Amino acid sequence: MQQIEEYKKEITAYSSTDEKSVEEFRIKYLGTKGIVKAIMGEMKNVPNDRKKEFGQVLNEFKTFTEQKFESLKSQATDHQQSGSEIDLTLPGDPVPLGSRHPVTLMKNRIISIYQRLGFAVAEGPEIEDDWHNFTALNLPEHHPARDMQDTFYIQQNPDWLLRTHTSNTQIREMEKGKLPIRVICPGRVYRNETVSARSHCFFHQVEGLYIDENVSFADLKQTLYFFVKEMYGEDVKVRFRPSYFPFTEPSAEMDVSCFICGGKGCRICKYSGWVEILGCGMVHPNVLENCKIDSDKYTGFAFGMGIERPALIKYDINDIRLFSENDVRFLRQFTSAV
Ligand code: 2NL
Repeated sequence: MQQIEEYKKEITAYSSTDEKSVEEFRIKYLGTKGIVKAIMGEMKNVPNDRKKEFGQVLNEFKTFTEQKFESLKSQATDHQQSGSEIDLTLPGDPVPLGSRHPVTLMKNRIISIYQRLGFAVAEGPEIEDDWHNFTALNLPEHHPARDMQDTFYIQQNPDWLLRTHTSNTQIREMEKGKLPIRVICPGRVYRNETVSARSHCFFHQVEGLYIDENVSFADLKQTLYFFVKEMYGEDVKVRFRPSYFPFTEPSAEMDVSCFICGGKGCRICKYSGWVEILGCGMVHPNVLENCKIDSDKYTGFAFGMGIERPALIKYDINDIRLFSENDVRFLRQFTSAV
């Protein structure tokens, strides 16, 4: 009994927690030739009337020793985890990075140029009613764009359709009744066209709208000059050609001197030296009145441009369908593109 008390003191005092010492503890006290086993062997020499008492003390000693061993062992593993054996300066596991879509890259470039001129970004629904996509925009009843051949209609409700331009969002901005307005509207639009390498039934565009007192065609030209300089550099030339849109009057199309060949003639400009980049004009008074804006007091300009075509040219992509196939071999090529 006295011997057991001595061992208990010794065990309590044991404090080395390195792996080797803990193993030594196990062998010394709990091993097959260890102290606990040895004392158990003493049972046969204990007189019968004291066997019960001694048995209890022995069991308690065994549990005590095992608990100490478990405690030493867990301290040893804790020690290992927080200790020098793990090199915290090693680089972590790599996290796979995605990349921005080329259409998004081009969209962001366009947006950021107009934002510097004070344009805010507005977004609107892709499923739209006839009013916001056509009627409010002075698009006459018989206009071919309204034809089933050109527009996707929603079956449940003939008044609903997939927007054919982001002008719907500008109409919604005008209807809010807060002037002046200076917004750009990027987004996806839909047209019922045969899908090919050059055209798709959905694509993206950015439209712009500026309405205030005394906004003139000169403001429109200067805004677009700034855009072209920022987008294609100081050296590109610009030309306006008269055009027609039901929602603008007068209307124009803007070309830039070919930024690929510098105007000498190449595949991109079809050997003309010019590339068409957008349509624009002064907002038609009927459109202003449709949105309850006084067309005697306010004037404005608007413009619209596609995103896919400039993206195809910039990144030298030969098929518009690649944009929507989600082939990672294609998308990964834009990991470090800007
Ligand atoms: C093009 C031509 C254009 C507009 C879009 C517009 C919007 C409102 C009122 C008047 Cl709410 N106009 N947008 C004006 C002229 C041209 O887009 O070729 N787009 C790809």
